[in-house]
Amino acid sequence: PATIYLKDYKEPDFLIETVDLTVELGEEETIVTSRLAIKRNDETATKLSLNGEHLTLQSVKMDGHMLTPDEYSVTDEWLHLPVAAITSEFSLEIITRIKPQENTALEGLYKSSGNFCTQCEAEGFRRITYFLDRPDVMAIFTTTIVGDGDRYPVMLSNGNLTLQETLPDGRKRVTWQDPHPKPAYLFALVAGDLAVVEDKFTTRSGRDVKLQIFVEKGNEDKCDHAMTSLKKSMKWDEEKYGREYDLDIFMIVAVSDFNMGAMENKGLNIFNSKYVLASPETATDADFDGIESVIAHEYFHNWTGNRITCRDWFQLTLKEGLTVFRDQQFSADMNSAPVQRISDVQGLRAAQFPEDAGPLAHPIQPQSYVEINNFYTATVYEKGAEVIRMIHTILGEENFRKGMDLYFERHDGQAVTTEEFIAALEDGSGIDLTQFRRWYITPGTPEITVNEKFDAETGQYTLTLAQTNLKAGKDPEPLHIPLKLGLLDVNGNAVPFSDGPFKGETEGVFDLTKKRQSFTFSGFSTQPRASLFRGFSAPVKIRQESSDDALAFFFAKDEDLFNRWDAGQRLASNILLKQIEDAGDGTSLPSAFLDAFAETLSDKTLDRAFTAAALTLPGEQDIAQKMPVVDVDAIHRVREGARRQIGLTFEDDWRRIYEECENAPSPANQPASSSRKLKNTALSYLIATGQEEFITLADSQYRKSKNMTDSVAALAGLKDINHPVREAMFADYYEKWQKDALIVDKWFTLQAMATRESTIDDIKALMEHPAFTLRNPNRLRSLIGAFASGNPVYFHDKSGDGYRILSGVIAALNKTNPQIAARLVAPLGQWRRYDKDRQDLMVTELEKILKLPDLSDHVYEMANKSLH
Ligand code: DPP
Ligand code: ZN
Repeated sequence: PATIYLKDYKEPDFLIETVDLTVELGEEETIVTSRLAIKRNDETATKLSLNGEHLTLQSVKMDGHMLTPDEYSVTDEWLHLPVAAITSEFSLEIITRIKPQENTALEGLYKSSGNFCTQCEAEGFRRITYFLDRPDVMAIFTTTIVGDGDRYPVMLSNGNLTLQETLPDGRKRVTWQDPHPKPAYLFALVAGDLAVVEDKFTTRSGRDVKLQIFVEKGNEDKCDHAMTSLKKSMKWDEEKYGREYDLDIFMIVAVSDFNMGAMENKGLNIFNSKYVLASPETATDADFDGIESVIAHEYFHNWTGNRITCRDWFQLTLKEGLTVFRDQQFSADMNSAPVQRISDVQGLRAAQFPEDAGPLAHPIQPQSYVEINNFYTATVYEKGAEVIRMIHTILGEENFRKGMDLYFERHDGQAVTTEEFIAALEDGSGIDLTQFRRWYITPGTPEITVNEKFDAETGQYTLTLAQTNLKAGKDPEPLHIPLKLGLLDVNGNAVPFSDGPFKGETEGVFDLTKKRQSFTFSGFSTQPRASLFRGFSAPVKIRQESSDDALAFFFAKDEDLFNRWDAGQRLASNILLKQIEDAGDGTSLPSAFLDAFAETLSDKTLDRAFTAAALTLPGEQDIAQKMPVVDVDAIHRVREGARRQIGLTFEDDWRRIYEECENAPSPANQPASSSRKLKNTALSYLIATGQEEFITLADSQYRKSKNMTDSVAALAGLKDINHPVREAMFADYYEKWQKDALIVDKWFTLQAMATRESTIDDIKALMEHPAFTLRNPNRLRSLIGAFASGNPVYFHDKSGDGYRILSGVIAALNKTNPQIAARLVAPLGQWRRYDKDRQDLMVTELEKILKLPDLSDHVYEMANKSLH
């Protein structure tokens, strides 16, 4: 397969001004007639090459003249047409035939639950018709859909509905016009028998926008939260960024079979139903949060992605990093900001840090790819968002807004590069980002070594920070890293800076721009303690020799809640790693930890959701990242041992908390979800004590529960044990919810993540379950994805069965849905992190994958990079 390089970017030879598309939907085949108005962009070009895959070409007309097959050439990927050197403008009419009902890749036009829908990002439009399928070709689209009006009463595309009629043959015909030029990846079409929920939003300039959410019939009562989230997003973008919506209608369609989370097609977002449908009975609080943020994300793309799009796919982070940053800001404004920040960073550390440390590491702006779908990664998205956040931190809120205003003003309607984005932020803010640009081309997570010096005589405190990055090549140039810093006295009180740029303030942002750099602060009688990288001001790893006491101090006292949480996590990791070293069982926890834990446990001023996060031990995969050779069994042993010990030590507190959260309403300004979060944390520790009483408690919670959060918490609490109550609960849950696919997904996931001796057999049996299918991405991820990424103990089972299960699924999916197949490869790519036996087993599976017949480019790229 060919590698595509950023350095080879060349402007298109031809541009497409308008597209007039007629899609005749049929059960056997669908006929697409595309009329294009084309304009020359390069004087020397004598050939027009249009992308097209999985298409049957019926005819091509150029300027009304039918071409004979010897006048053009067609390959599996292209349609080449000669163009006379003197021709500056011409029209094409291309008729193609496709079979959406056989499209299992879920790219282009396909069927989900009997309805037609599309997914065109990144390169799906070329599976609908021949086209210049690249984001720098922006055209005005008019789309006519013709089909059986009884089967498909709802027919949607981008923009405004301009015509609707019944044809003499009884078929229905509708026409949609989108006045905004757009790249083909933002095209969308939906046809089906769907229910609609409607609302409206009045923009700040007083225009009414019709809001519609289309869902399968019977799901109308599960759209409230999505609709509310949409209205909040529209308002927030007006207030925070001055961005108003630009069409009279905004539609969302929920579909069950979807490769991604959702898609920001102009005026017609198509969503994985997981990010639309919710009611308290059927969705957890985490689901509610996910819906709010994904609805916001796709809506925000209207300005950061659609009106200003990417010049080429190497610029993907231009729209994704920026839009993730915007949705994170939005969620922080709607909910508890520190809790949101903790969850953003947990996500980054869980998914992006390992990616950046492994064979698939790439800069947020990759320099090459084989298959662009493989670059919708945690790095491009989540690290991309951290990079924008650092710009925000360096510029400050006001200057950042000035830069964004200039970006929108300067580039509206264009397809641009990340360089143009940074230049706009520089020009708008007046702040130089020359060195900062390196973040865009540097892979790897920088490590920051910290040294402190205190001179009691002069009262001077010196912090020396050094940055290294093993993935950035030999002797890399240093990055510009914002350090948000606060100093505390021995009692934990904030100490104002006595000199420097932040004199009199208790927190400042310092620019770390050298490989090694010292910051000196004066006026201290005793050594202060530095709270570093507050709010996680840069996506770095801190290497600091911190004593348990120092970490316990920050865990109990830091006023920066992110750092308070993080200190607790670091402390717990250190303790557990030490236990692993000593072959311990996790039960002997130092008093520094227990005291700080107790302090947080009884601090009633904290948001209950924060308390829950602070009292949860770092995940097994977090701990794994700190081991030179990952020992999944030892990590699990000590972490479970510690949970049991914490359960027992604080049993009375947990009982009290459980009661309080269950019976007393959430304190002011805290949502009910915060109380559920803390209550269920208590439940989990109580169950960890191993006492029968708490299995009964979980059982009664499950039976009483009228909301999904509490039900799932009960199931999760018991998933790892062998007990009749557990079996009865899982059986009941399936029985009760088997008709609701999203809930059945949870049932699969809970079992996929269980750590019982029977887990591998359970998973094999679940793969044979009538409700399991490889065809539905959500179902597949719920079992196989959750197992491979969320169950380290059994995925890495010494037998190698876990690896074989995964590679078998990859082999099966390679042909039907290569995009999803490729996404499953990454866990095997982590092989270098494990012991020799596991390495061999993992490498064997990767080699097997590389030898698959008809290996897709998608899977090839991931497996090949993973192996070498
Ligand atoms: N739909 C995906 C997202 O919004 C890809 N653009 O991130
Ligand atoms: Zn996005």
